Amino acid sequence: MASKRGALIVLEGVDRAGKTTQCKKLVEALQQSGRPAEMMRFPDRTTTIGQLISSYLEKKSDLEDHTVHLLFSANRWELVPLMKKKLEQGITLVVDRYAFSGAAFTSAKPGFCLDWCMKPDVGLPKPDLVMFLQLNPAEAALRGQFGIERYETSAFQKLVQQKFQLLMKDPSVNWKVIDASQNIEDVHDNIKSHSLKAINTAERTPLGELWK
Ligand code: ADP
Ligand code: 2DT
Repeated sequence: MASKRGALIVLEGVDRAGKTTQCKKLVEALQQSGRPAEMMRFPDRTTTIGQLISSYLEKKSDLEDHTVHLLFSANRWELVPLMKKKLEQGITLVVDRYAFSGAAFTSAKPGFCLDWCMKPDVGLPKPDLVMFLQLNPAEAALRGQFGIERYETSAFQKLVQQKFQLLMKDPSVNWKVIDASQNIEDVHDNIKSHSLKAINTAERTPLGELWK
């Protein structure tokens, strides 16, 4: 009998919602309960494409808006063979940001429509679960000031949040909205219970293709 595949689990949300904190905690909890799990993040700044993106985000270089959008997408596609291999090996992948951030951030820029922004990511491995960590801007502000990277302003983040709301209307994606204003442990418990269900379902269903 073929071994059971791992689940592809994505965390999305506004800046400081707790994505990175929760991805790490989820991976630890899964591993401790004997389920193989690994964390990934996008952009993955370690690849050649990722380094171009990182330099752009750090404002050390400028890139034309369509170009950087396609680089973010290419950065996901270049990791697809590795992702598929790990999922087939039964490893659950917990991913900090994915194509949804790609579409939400670029479509928040003037002159971009959501539809165009989604296109380059059509056909990526489809997450079995996407959890959106919901936090209002006032509460996010209590968690610290914005950094100095590109996109880190409250006006832009507000537009991004609106684009996420549009993306969440898509019933072809298994979205769950998580109240990220709770304490770290309560958010974790919520995320863990959704994840365990997704892992069980993924064992019985083939990996899908995103937005297809
Ligand atoms: P993100 O990856 O979404 O930007 P982080 O996980 O880096 O968010 O968290 C941003 C900051 O908020 C960190 O200092 C983290 O310790 C803190 N934080 C995360 N989750 C919570 C929470 N539920 N309550 C209070 N502070 C939190
Ligand atoms: P962090 O590394 O702090 O998460 O910031 N972004 C991300 C895009 O514009 N497009 C994408 O496809 C992705 C994955 C969100 C990364 C920044 O890059 C933005 C914040």
